[in-house]
Amino acid sequence: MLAAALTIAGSDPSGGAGLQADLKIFHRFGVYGEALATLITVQNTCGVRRIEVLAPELVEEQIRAVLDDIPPHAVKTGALGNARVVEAVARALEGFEGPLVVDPVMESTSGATMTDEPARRTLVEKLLPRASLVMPNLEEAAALASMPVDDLDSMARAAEKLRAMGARNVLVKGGHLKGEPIDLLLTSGGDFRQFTGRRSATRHTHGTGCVYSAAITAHLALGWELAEAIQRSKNFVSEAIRTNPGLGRGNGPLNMFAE
Ligand code: PXL
Repeated sequence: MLAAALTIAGSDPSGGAGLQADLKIFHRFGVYGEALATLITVQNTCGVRRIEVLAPELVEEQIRAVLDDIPPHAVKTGALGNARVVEAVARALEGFEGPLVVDPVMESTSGATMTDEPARRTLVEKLLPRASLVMPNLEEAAALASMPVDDLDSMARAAEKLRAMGARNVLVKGGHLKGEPIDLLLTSGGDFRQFTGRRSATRHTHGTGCVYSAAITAHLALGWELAEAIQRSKNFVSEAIRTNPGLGRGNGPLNMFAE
């Protein structure tokens, strides 16, 4: 049977991040992609110019329409905008029992706010307890766990805090670490696991977080076990950055066709 995955995320019309990136990655891994917008951005590779968050009930109705008809095997959330949208998403996902990957997107690479402060608190309260995996970068882990996160030790402590807040598995992404980019997974069983990648010297990293979480979601939809899904997705993202097509005048997208 064809596996399906759903992304609940912002729209990036330049196609490198947000729901457009998610759909490409689902497709790349042979998964039927479903996507609905929480917010619309006006942006290109040079930056975000404007963000319009959609009405919460519009987001909720979209989720219900999709779940009711082509139920996805896995769901991911990306940029959610404000607290009322987070609440709407949590409510609409109440009956969904498959894997839920929460990418707690807070800012775009260019620094535009995708999830405001009240939305973060609502995310912790309403969405983390339903998350199979939450995957913050260092800045997001610091904001969610209310502590500085800048090395492996603090990554581990932040992961423990986020798990205590209800997330089943926590992956703290170390892409912004000084030195090697190591991601740290804290599993539902309480074990730590490291995932090491290669860093490429390039400015073309637009949408890296979206691509990573979409790849993990696709693998979970296909039935891969979590650690294996993460390792395969990490390898894919490293290769997608290394072989980026060099598009745009700013921070361009990754290679969505990477092997
Ligand atoms: O990568 C974070 C992100 C998430 N969602 C949307 C984005 C971005 C970054 O630009 O545009 C819609």
